[in-house]
Amino acid sequence: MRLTILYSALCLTLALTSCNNNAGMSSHSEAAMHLISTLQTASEEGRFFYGHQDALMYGHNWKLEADETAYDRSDVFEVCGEYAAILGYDLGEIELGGDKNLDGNSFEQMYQAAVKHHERGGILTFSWHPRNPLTGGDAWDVSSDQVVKSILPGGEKHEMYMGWLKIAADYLSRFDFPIIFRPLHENSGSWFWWGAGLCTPEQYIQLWQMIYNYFVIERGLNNLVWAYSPNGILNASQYMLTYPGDEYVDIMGFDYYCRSAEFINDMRSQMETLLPLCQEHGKILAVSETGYEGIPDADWWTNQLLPACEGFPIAYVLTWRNAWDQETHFFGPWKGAECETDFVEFYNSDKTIFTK
Ligand code: BMA
Repeated sequence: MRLTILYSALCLTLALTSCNNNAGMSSHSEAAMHLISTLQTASEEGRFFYGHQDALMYGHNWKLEADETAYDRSDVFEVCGEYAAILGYDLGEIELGGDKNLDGNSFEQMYQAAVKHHERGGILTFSWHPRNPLTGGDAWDVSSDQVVKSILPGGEKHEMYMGWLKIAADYLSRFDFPIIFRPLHENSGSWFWWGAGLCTPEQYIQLWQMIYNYFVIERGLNNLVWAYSPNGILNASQYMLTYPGDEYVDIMGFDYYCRSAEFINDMRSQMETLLPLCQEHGKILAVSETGYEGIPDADWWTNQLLPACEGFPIAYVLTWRNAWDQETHFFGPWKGAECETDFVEFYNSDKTIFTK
């Protein structure tokens, strides 16, 4: 009897703490739970996975051919002989039903490259820069502060937006391995229609939960690991103001770019703020986007990024894309870039994790 009670109590505790949501459905597959613990373990060991946006699709001055199937070319690989461990892609414009995203990547090729990356032992993350559902503009169209309101239940664009979610969920359901999903990012700024100046914190949270409930409960997408990532952290209350809730978030991240010599201090003070929150809420800390556009300092990797991260239990650090068609819009290394040697040193550091 006592044993039965103990056993039931144990089951209840596990059910509550591990992977069930309100509807009693499993919110995380075993593989997703495994990814969460892999990230957690790396961060506890003081090592982080290095990530690069849009890798395998293109790099500085080159672009994948339409009939490409090997997915073995990568700027990072050409510099250090291994791939970025985290591959970042963006769903932007999937909602329009076309075959390419906002930066011209084929959704089919992203899918195939992601599978290849997964087979190599890498990890995938998706962000989403959807178009403005109210005005028809892009994600950066902040001409109206009614957009979030219009897609919440009862809003004039709700049905349309649910259609967008269906298209995204259909695509994500093709992946039979875990994906770090990072919607509604950089919302502490006001440059996307879901940003701070464009909706109330309550509306933001309601939107996040609506996406979560549709993806996880209605569509059963239990391979998603949810990353919350405001841009720049002023203080804990600002970060928590739009926090969707422990049940809806696995990773507490932030985006922050290098623009001045203050980068190291800025990063460290943001992580000082974030770390106790991660500990209190039992979440993983990640630098979900960073970089120094055009990498003007040849030793940025070891002289700024590593010192910025030193001593913090960070699971991953993702640098943004190396545009193939713009001379200085790059955030990762490439063969011939001035930072090449320094990046090899970054790669060789016992703090960074790459994928063969
Ligand atoms: C931005 C820039 C844009 C790009 C967008 C989405 O930061 O890189 O050129 O379209 O991200 O990937």
